[in-house]
Amino acid sequence: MATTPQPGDALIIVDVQRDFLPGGALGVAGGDAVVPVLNHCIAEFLRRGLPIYATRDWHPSEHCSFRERGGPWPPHCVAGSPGAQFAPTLTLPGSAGVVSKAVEPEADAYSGFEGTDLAARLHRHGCRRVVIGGLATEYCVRATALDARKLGLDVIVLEDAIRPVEVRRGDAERALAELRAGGVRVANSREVCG
Ligand code: VGL
Ligand code: ZN
Repeated sequence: MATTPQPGDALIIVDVQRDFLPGGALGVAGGDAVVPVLNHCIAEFLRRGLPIYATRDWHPSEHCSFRERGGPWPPHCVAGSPGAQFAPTLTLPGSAGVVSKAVEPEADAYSGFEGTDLAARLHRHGCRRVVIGGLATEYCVRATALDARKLGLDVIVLEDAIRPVEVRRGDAERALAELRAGGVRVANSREVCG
């Protein structure tokens, strides 16, 4: 089913940051491949005057999710560091809303809604549906999409604009099944953004 971005839609780009690209501190295989797909969607949303948000993992240097603190991850996306910058080839317009998350040392936050004002900003713009892409599928994309559903939004996740970490094989497939079961539409970007 083809759709085009329309009033009430917002684009949410999740954590497309240098540390999540191949070669980064927590590099996601093929993570760089989401950038051109998202750039096309950005252009379409921009052309239609629709809001665009970009979340970023923005940790303090001693974040509890880091291995030296007993967490599951190597240090990554330390606030203000080069690794925390958005992917250099991501064509984010100046009008895009930046949402920093997981900024507290003692709590992790995979969802772009957790501890942020993203819900309020979407509400203020009259958003009823969000189109989501970014990194990584089974962590921040999954959590952001499920939270958006909890807020009563229609949610489309762009299957060609996400990539998984896959700590265990099958994690991405399980996450997509969970999203679908939760009422999220998983669609190709060409169906949604042309
Ligand atoms: C993420 C692992 C740790 C993500 C963030 O953006 O999916 N994954 N922190
Ligand atoms: Zn993180």
